[in-house]
Order: sequence, then structure tokens, then C-alpha cells
Amino acid sequence: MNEGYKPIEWGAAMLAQAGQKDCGDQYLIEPQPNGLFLAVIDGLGHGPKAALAAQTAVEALRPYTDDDLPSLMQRCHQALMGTRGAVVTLARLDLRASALAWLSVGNVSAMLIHSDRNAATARDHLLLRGGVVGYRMPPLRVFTERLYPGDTLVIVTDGIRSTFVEDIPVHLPPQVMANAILDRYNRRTDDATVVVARYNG
Ligand SMILES: [Mn+2]
Repeated sequence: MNEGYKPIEWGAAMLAQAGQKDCGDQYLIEPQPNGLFLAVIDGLGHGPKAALAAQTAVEALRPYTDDDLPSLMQRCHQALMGTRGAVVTLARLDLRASALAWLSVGNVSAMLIHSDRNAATARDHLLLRGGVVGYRMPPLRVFTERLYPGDTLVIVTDGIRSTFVEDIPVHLPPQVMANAILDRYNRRTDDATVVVARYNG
């Protein structure tokens, strides 16, 4: 860990399906001057073809992570034509605006957990839109959420059992939290990825 105050901290953990060498999930996390860009990609199916689709998406995004999220999703769509396709969630934490922007095509789940643990409804879930990047894109609508210091963004692929939401260890540092969720809730029947980012303000 670096020393000193960091406005955003993050961590990620990933595990290929049992018996597979190639992981069909990929993520990209890029620090930016005024925030952090995150992408989590689940190539359809698993094995080498899923891995190729997910890796293709990462390479399509990497040079352009400053662009707006719909443009980036369209870049993925163009790049993934002729591949298996993938489901993708994109997010950006914007330090100047104290805001989260997020956008999904398909079922990579994302939630924002507010730091006030006394509030029962202190979670926002990204509305997932059906579709497959590379094949069939839904209308792209970016949602935004206000960020408060201590808020934690969690993005998971469907290789993580959905029951993880019942016991999210928000008190842990992001990397430890990502490892803990992966260890406890991965299905082993699919590739599994957990990405965590915490906004410290
Ligand atoms: Mn999957």
C-alpha cells in the first residue's frame, strides 16, 4: 500500500472457473487526474473464446478511458463484433463533481454502498439493461449517483453468488474486501470477478 491520503482506493479479485486456464472475465481500472475509471467485462460462456472477447474489450477501452461512458460502450460493441460478445459494466468516479456515473449492458452487477451504515436503504443498485456487447445493444443510458466520503462501489460478475449482498464487509480495505467476497461467494462453475472502489472524499 502507498502511504498517505488517497481520495479513492480500490482493489480487485478474479478467479477462473474450476479447471479452466483462461479467464473469461476481465477488468480495467485506470486512475485519472480527477477520478477513477472502471470496467468489468464478462465474455459470454467461458474458456479461451470468452477470454478473447473480454481481452478484446479491455484493449478497445484502454486508450480511451477519458471518453464518456456511452462512447466507450460503443467502442466495445464495434470491437467485439465477430467475437463471442460480452456483458459489460462501466463506471467513473468523478472527484470534482463528487459523483459516480455508471452504465451497463447485460448482467455485470454494480452497487454503491453509502457509508452511513445506520440507513437501511443506503444502497443504490445500477439498473441492468439486457443485451450483449458485440451483438445487441440496448439504448445506452448513463445513471449518476452523488458520492459521499466513505461510499464504496462494488462490481461483480455472475460468477459471484448474489447472496453476497447480505453480508458485505464494508469495514475492510477495498482489496481485502474484494478478496473476501471472491473467496466466500465464487460459484466455481463460472469465472468470477469482484472490483471494489472506495471514495474517501
Ligand atoms: Mn459469467
